[in-house]
Amino acid sequence: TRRSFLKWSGVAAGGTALVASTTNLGMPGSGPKAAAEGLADADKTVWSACTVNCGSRCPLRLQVKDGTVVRVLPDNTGDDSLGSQRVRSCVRGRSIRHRIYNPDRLKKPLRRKAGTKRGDGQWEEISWDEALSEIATKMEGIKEEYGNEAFYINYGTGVLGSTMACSWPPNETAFARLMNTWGGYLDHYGDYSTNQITQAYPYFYGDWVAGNSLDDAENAQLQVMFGNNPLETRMSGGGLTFVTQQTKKASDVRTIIVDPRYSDTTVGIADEWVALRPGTDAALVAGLIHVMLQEDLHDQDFLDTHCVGFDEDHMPDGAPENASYRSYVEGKGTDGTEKTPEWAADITGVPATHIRSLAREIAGAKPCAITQGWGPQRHANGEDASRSIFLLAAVTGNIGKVGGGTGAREGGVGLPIVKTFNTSLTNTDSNKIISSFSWLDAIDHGDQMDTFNAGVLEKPEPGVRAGKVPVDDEGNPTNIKLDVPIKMVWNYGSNSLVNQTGDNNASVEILQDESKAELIVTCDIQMTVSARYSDYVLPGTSTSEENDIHPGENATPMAYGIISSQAIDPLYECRTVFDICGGLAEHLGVSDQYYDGKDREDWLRDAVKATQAEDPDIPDYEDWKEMGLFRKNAGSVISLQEFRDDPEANPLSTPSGKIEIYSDRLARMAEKWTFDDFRPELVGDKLNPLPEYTDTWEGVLDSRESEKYPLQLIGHHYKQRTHSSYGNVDWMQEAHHQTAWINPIDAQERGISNDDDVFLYNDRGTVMIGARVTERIAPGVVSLPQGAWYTPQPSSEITPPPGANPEMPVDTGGNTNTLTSLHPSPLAKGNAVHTAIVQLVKA
Ligand SMILES: Nc1nc2c(c(=O)[nH]1)N[C@H]1C(S)=C(S)[C@@H](COP(=O)(O)OP(=O)(O)OC[C@H]3O[C@@H](n4cnc5c(=O)[nH]c(N)nc54)[C@H](O)[C@@H]3O)O[C@H]1N2
Ligand SMILES: Nc1nc2c(c(=O)[nH]1)N[C@H]1C(S)=C(S)[C@@H](COP(=O)(O)OP(=O)(O)OC[C@H]3O[C@@H](n4cnc5c(=O)[nH]c(N)nc54)[C@H](O)[C@@H]3O)O[C@H]1N2
Ligand code: SF4
Ligand SMILES: [Mo]
Repeated sequence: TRRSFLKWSGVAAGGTALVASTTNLGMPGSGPKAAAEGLADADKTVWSACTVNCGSRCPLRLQVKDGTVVRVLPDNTGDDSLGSQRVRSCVRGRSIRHRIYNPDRLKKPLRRKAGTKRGDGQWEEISWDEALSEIATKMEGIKEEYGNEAFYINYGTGVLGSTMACSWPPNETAFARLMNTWGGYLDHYGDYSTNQITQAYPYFYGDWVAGNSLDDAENAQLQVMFGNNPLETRMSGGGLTFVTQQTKKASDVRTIIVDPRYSDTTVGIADEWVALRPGTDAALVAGLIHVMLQEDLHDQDFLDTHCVGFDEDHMPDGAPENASYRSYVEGKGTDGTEKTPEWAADITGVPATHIRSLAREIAGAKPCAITQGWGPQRHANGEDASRSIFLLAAVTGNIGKVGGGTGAREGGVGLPIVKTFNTSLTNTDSNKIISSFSWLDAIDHGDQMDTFNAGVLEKPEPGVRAGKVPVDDEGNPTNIKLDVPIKMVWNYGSNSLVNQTGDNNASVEILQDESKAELIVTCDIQMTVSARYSDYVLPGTSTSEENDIHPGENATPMAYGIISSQAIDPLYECRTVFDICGGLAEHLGVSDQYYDGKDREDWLRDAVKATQAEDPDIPDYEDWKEMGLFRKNAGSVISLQEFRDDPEANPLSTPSGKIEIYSDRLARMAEKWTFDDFRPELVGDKLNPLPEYTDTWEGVLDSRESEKYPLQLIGHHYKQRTHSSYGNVDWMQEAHHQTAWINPIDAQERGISNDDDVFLYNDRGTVMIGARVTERIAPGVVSLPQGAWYTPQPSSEITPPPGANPEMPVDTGGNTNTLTSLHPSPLAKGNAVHTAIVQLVKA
C-alpha cells in the first residue's frame, strides 16, 4: 500500500489534501467502526456515483476536504433484504479517488502535432477556443464535401450510467443533440455487449425478450446458466451478485453452470460445472435435445401450440423438406449427421455420459430456470448460440412459467428515467444505420457497404435495439447502400477506437491513414489508448465534478436511481460534455436549438418531471438530490407469461406470431447475403434458418487441427476493471493481476509454471503477460481478461517469439484485442471477440 501512495502522491491535484487522506486511509488505529463513518473532519459528504458500464450502478458518498475528495464511502441506506437492498459499491468504486486524481487525467485540450502520426503521442496544448473553432471548421469542410452521413458517434460506454453526461446509446449523447441541430449523423444498431443476441431475437421471439429475473430461481427446481457470470459482471452489493447469492441461500436451488471457465459465479453458487469448449453451445444443445427426443422427455404440446419449425408437421409454407430442427437432430437435414451425444461430445469436450445425464436432469426439472450471459454470443455465429439456448427453454416447455425462463439473459426492472435533453430532438438525416462493429469498415470502404454484404439496415423505431432489414412487398430482403465512408469520428467516454473493438494492430493501421478518417476527436477524462489515436483530445469532467441522474441497473426485484451532486470543482481546465458540445454549437451557429433556453441543471429538473409523469412514486428533483438514492421494490420479472397462457390472443411479433425455431426470414436472407466482398477469409460464413452448430473460423475444430495455433482464446470480463476503466488504478492492479489463464495440462506441455511470463500470439499480434496456471479453465482454452491497456513495444525492443508475426509489436499490457479479429459475425456483423486461436509459449 505504501508503495502505491508514493507512486502518485506527488502527481495528483490538491496534493496536500490527498496526502492527508491517504494517511487517514492507512491509519491502523482507526478501526472498522471509524472506517465506516468516514473522516471526522471532512468539510462535507455528498452523494455521487460510479457510472461506468459494469452492469451495476453504485452510489458513492464522497467526503470532501479543502476542495478535494478525501474519502469514498458506500451506501448507508436500505437493508439486507431483496427489494430494499443496500447498494454497496465494489472495490472499483471504493477506489474511485485514484481515478479522479489519476496521473493520466487530461488537463487541457490537446492537438496532435503537425507532421506526426496518430498514435505517436506528440501533442500540443491549445486553448478551448482554438480547439473548438478548429474542430468546427473541419466539421464544416467535411459536411460540405461528404454530407452528414460522414459523421459517426463511436460506441463508448464510459459514462453509460449518466443522463446529461450519457455516452451511449449514440442518440442519447450531447454530440447527437448537437448533430441533430445540424443535419444528423450516421447512427449504429446493436452494441459490443449484445450484438449477436440482439440481432438473433427478431428471428426467434420477434423482439428483445428478457429471461425471468434471477430472484425467481427460488421457484425453480433447477437453474442452468450458460456463460452467465453475475458474481463478476454485476458486482454491486445491491446487484445480482447479491440477488443470486440470497436466492441460492433461501431456496438452495440446484445450479449448473455451462462455461469454459470455473467462473466466480461457479465458485459462489454452482453445484455442477459443465466445462464446454468455447463457441460450442449450439452443439451441446443439439446433443441434449437428441437425448430428450429419444427418451421422449421434450414438451411436444408446447412445441405444437407455441412454436413453428420444430418438426416437419409444423413448418412455415414454402420451407424445404427436412428443414425442421427435429430433422437436423435426426440426421435427415442437409448435413446428414445425427446429433448424438457422442457427436456433441467430440465438439464440446463434454463427455457423452454427462450430456445424457444433463438432458435427463434439465428435462425432468419442472420448472427449470435456463438463462444465458452474453459470453456465448460474443462469438463467430454467436447468433445461433444464443438462439440454441432459447430453443432449449422452448423444447423443455419452460417459457412463460414462474420458476422457468426464456433462455435469454435474466430480465430486470428499472426506473423509467426520461432523458429529455437527449431525446427531444431526433436525427433528421438518413434512414440508414450500421452495426456498432462496422465503423472501421465504414471508414475504410463505407461507400461499398450495403445490406447484403455488410448489414447496412433501416433505422428501427425509437427504443428498438435491432436494425430493420429492408424488405419488398413479398417480404424479400432488399438492398440499401451507404453513400459515403465515415470521415469524422466522435469518441466520447469510449476506449473503443483501439483497445475495446478488436484486432488492435489492424485498427491502428486503418486509423493512421488520414486519407480515410479525416477528423477524430476524443473526449475523455484521461489519456487512454484511444485518445492516443485521435487528432484532438478534449478533457472532460468526471462524475464527481457534475450534477447528474443515474438510472440503477440489475438489482431486480429492486428498482432504483441516484442523483449525484457535484462534489468538487472541475479539475484543471476540464469541461462537461454539455458545455463542450454547447461550445461547438456556438461555433456552428446552432446554439439556440442546442440549449433550447435551458442550462444543464434545468434539463435535469426537466428529466425528473418527465419521469414523474411515467412513475408517480418518483420524488421531486430537490428531494431526490437530498436523499441521493431512491429505491422501490418492483417485484420479479416473469417473461412471456401472457403469450404462454394464450398465444392466439397475445401473439409474438414474428411473422407467424409464434416462436420461430425455423426462420423463414433468415432462409430468404441467406439467399441474398454475401460474405466475401471485402475479405476473402469470410468465405464459408453463412446464415442458418435453424439455430444449428456451425464449424466456424478459428473455432474448436480449427484449434484442434492447427499445429500453429492449437489453443482457443476467450477474454472474460474481469473484476479488476470495467473494460479498460479502472485499469490504470494502482489499487486495482494490485488486487487483481492481469494474467493469462491456462490449464495445467497445457502449461505442463509448455514447461510453464504459475507467474511465468508467457507470449500469446497469432498472425494478428503478440502479447507478453504472466501466466495463471489453473484448473479453473478447460484444457485447450486460454482466457486473457478483456480490457487491459494495449501497450505496444516495438519488435526491435522486445523480440517476438519464433513463429509469431515478426512485424507486430509486443503488447506488454496484455490486451485481448491484440489477438482478436475484425471478422464480423454473419447476421449481426457483431464483434466475435471470444473467437480466436492462439499459441502460448514461455517468454
Ligand atoms: N476482446 C474483447 N473486447 C471487448 C469485450 C470482450 O468481451 N472481449 N467486451 C466489449 C463490451 S461488452 C463493451 S461494453 C466494450 C466497452 O468498451 P468501452 O465503452 O470503450 O469501455 P471502456 O474501456 O470502459 O471505456 C470507457 C471510457 O470512458 C472514459 N470515461 C469514464 N468516465 C468518464 C467521464 O466521466 N467522462 C468522460 N468523458 N469519459 C469517461 C474512460 O476513461 C474510458 O476511456 O468493450 C468491448 N470489448
Ligand atoms: N467486473 C466487470 N463487470 C462487468 C464488465 C467488466 O468489464 N468488468 N463489463 C460489463 C459489460 S459492458 C457487459 S456487456 C457484461 C458482459 O457480460 P458477459 O458477456 O456475460 O461476460 P463475459 O465475461 O464475456 O462472458 C460470461 C461468461 O461466458 C463464458 N464464455 C465465453 N465463451 C463462452 C461460450 O462459448 N459458451 C459458454 N457457455 N460460455 C462462454 C466466459 O468464460 C464468462 O465466464 O459485463 C458487465 N460487467
Ligand atoms: S464498478 Fe460497478 S459495481 Fe463497482 S462500484 Fe462501480 S458501479 Fe458499482
Ligand atoms: Mo458490454
